[in-house]
Amino acid sequence: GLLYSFASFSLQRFLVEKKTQQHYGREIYMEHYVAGWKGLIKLLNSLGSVFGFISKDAASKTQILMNFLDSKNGSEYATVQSMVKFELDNELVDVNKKGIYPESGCRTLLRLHRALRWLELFLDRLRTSKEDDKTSVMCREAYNESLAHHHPFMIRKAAGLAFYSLPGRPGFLEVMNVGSPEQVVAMLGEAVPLISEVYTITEELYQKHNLLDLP
Ligand code: 1Q0
Repeated sequence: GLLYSFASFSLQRFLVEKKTQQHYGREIYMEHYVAGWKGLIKLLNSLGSVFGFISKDAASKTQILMNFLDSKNGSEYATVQSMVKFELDNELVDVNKKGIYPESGCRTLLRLHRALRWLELFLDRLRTSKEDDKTSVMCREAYNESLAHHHPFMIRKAAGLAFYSLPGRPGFLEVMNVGSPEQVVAMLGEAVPLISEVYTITEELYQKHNLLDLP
């Protein structure tokens, strides 16, 4: 399924050799990260035009990252790790306030990264939900625990209203186009931990470089 490939392909184990010990690190491939978002945006669009303001923003951020990948510095953007190193080494990030680089790769990816936490929380609720649980409630709770902390009042309001338009649990599981509800639950059981891993790796990388509050 879409989510599964998003999570598994964007993670690739690689070996870091150190003088005395070897340990495993993980790189997040930008191409797959972006492809994963494109898939999610498609799904969001299929849920109706109420979500247009959300999918437009996600699409424009995805496009910014694709443009970097296609640029002459494209190879520097191959992984999230290499992007961070390249942009910081070359001072291509507005660190304290917006300036000459309002659309750096680092700040753009940070917005999607925060949204990925929402996705993780929402999908985990969906995975463990019962037949008559409401997707709008799962969505709102996940949002309030994550993205909402980064959004001003008006956006929180608009998002809250849009959530009412989500299809109920059966309809939503169907839109996901994975198979029976049991199959969706099984898929989520594999995908959620992978999404969580992508999230944690990015979070730790951003934390290490003090990038979690980029304007
Ligand atoms: C299923 C319902 C989807 C609900 C998504 C919850 C997120 C609500 C976010 C609303 C805010 C969007 C408006 C723009 C906000 C920007 O100001 C903000 C900050 O950017 P900036 O440049 O102003 O600093 N942008 C963001 O925070 C990025 C938000 C991206 C949200 C992307 C959500 C994509 C969701 C896909 C849902 C797919 C359904 C999941 C099922 C998957 C099954 C395979």
